[in-house]
Amino acid sequence: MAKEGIGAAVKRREDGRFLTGQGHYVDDFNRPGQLYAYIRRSDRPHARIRSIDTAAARAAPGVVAVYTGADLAADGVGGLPCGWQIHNKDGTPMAEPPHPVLALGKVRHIGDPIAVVIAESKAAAKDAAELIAIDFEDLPGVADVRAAIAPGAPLVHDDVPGNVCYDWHIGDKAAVEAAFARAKHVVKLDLVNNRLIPNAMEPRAALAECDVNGNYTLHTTSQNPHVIRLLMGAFVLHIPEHRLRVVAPDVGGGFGSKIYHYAEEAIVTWAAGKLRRPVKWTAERSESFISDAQGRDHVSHAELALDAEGNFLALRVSTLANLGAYLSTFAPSVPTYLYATLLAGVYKTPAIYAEVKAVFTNTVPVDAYRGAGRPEAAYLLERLVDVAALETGIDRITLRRKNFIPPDAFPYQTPVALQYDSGNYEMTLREALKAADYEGFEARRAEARRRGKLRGIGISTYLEACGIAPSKVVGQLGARAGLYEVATIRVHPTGSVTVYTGAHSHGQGHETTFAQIVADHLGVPYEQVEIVHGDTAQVPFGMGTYGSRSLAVGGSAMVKAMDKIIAKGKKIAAHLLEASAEDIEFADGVFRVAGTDKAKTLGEIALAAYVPHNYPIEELEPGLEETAFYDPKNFTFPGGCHVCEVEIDPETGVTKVVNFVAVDDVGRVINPMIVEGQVQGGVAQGIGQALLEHAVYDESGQLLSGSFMDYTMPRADNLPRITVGTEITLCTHNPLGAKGCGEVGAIGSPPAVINAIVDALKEFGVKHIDMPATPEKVWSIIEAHRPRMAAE
Ligand code: MCN
Repeated sequence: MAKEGIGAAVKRREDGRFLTGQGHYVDDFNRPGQLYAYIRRSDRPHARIRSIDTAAARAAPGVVAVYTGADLAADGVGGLPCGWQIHNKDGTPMAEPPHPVLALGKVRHIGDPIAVVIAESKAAAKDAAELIAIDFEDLPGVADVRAAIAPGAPLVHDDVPGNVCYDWHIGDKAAVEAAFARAKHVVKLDLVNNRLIPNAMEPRAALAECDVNGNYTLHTTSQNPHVIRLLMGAFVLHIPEHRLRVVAPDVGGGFGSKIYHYAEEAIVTWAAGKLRRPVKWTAERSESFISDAQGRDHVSHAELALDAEGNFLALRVSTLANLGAYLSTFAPSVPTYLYATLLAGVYKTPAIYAEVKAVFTNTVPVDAYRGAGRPEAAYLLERLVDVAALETGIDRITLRRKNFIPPDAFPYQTPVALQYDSGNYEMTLREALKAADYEGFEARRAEARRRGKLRGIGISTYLEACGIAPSKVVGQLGARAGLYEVATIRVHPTGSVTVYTGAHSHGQGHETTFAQIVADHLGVPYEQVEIVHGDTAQVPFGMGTYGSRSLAVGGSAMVKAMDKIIAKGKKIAAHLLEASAEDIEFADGVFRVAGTDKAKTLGEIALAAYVPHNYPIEELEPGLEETAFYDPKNFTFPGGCHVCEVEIDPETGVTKVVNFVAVDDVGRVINPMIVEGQVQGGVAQGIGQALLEHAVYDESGQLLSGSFMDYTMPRADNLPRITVGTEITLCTHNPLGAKGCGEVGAIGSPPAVINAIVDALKEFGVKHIDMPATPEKVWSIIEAHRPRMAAE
């Protein structure tokens, strides 16, 4: 292994600038003559807008312009597009109501943007926004999915009956029914996957400018600048690609929430064109709570059929997914192809049927948030398996082992569309149990009991699918985009390398790990490799970063481009060394005539390519730069086992996570330190979801947890030491053998935490507790049973 190549725990090179305050985030960019946008948003969940009077705001000091939805519509600005179309059970397309950039006629959720004030300072814009007089006619609202589909519920969109966006299903219903009919045990569970509010460290921001020739530049906090250019340029503002540059510079976290094309990007870009002055918008934190797409929010009923020995016969799931008030960019894919297709998990359940109703409500739109659909699937399945263990009396580890897809069954076709290429679930389970000292747990439980504490242990053996692909298949499933990735490798005349990647790093350390891959593959020193991302003017194209795709898809595109470099280099070397190209071998940065000491370094080849004095100019163009588009053959399928140990104080209901072990199979590991950090971050988010975080709306859609005062983010003292281990089965279809790691922590951990809490409370006959397991909820359960506890 090279010192800084694949497998080395290299420290993140980007941290130097981040830790010394030298990062360049969107809000750090300022342009001469820059104006500031402030958005007047709805403070009510559902209302008709009778009139908007902007006169006083226009006259306020420092105000340059005030625009409403009518101004944008009059100028031909389109609505925000949705990038994925789902079809109903009957084959008809989903309901796709318009999503105006600024509200037209109605507001449908707290935070719905209504008007924008553009002024010389942010304070002036904000003050003036308060002067906009809006005459609202309040309408009844609905926030809960169950209430939204009830007869007579208020309609979020007048032309979407019953608020149902789509009613979709997957699997073999008849086979499932037949299996249930012959089952020995049927286990049932109702569960809620709580809505989360993403809170990246950096709130969203956008800065747009338009030059005298009508060329636009938008700096935006995005995970996928090329996609924003495509969506905004083509569908919203009708600016051709060559006149629109989108830059996503340093971005302080996204966790999914910065994938989407948001109204504010279009507003500032359009306004910059109108006013011919740069316009900047930066979200305030409380604004992020009501304008960033939120996550999860499922209500599900699940049933598992088992035979007398505990073999899973069939799984039946019915889910209501809350989409919020409008379709966010990729929202329709989350409760369908990123969720129901994952319901086989790591188990060889022969028959599965899932139906999903996606529902509009008067809440902030919901879209992918770290894990996106897969945490919901893993949570449902891993809770259900624990309940099955409880109800059949079969030990939960034994039950899992009995039903695992065995290591020799790959490639494994699930009954819900996916074909897993590799995995070894027994291996990750075994290593996790060992690292968590599962054997010694009962002694620790007894010891805790002596201290008056309730201790529990929970496991989850989860599966994840990432690097969603190939384009042809996702197109058939409704994606309105391809899901390949692009890389350009430029070898400079002296042999140093610049990589232009379509992936976008906003905390994942690509500048480090991608340089490691190049150092390894081309045999150049790590320091001589530079990674460029996040700028449509520099990177040819790209689909961006989400769904833990950047290494498996983006890294593979880099390998493909490097292979082209090597192929060309061999031809140049053959010419220089007077040999046949077939006889040239490449290893460790050196082209060599096989079996001889005749050799040229990559640097020498590069120099010859740029200074082609002695060069096969008739057959080869000069220069050493290659671009590759890599469209994967399949998803990658990481999986693993998370073990959580908790201790509950029965006096307060406070749950303390005292130990957490994650053993994940993410295929070949490029940088173990970065993988460890990625898993730890994901587990922190999963523990947050399981114990603390919850977006609470009142029944009409008023957000009650609209700030950090009421929305509890996990803090360091809520988290234990998180031990991370990796076991490897290689991905069989990408050249790196790598699977994604960016979301596994958030997928595997919530069920492990809740399973541990239920285990701690098992003496009370508790079967399930919904997330977040707040002290109040846990205390109430204990309190209800306190007389029994006292009597014992
Ligand atoms: N890696 C590795 N070996 C592997 C797998 C990955 O060394 N076998 C490295 C990669 O090279 C990369 C990092 O781990 O540096 C994550 O890679 P990958 O799993 O491909 O995920 P992405 O880079 O595509 O990142 C997306 C993923 C997602 S979907 C969310 S959400 C998320 C996450 O990453 N958001 C994050 N991690 C985050 N981390 C930070 N700090 N901030 C976010 O917003």
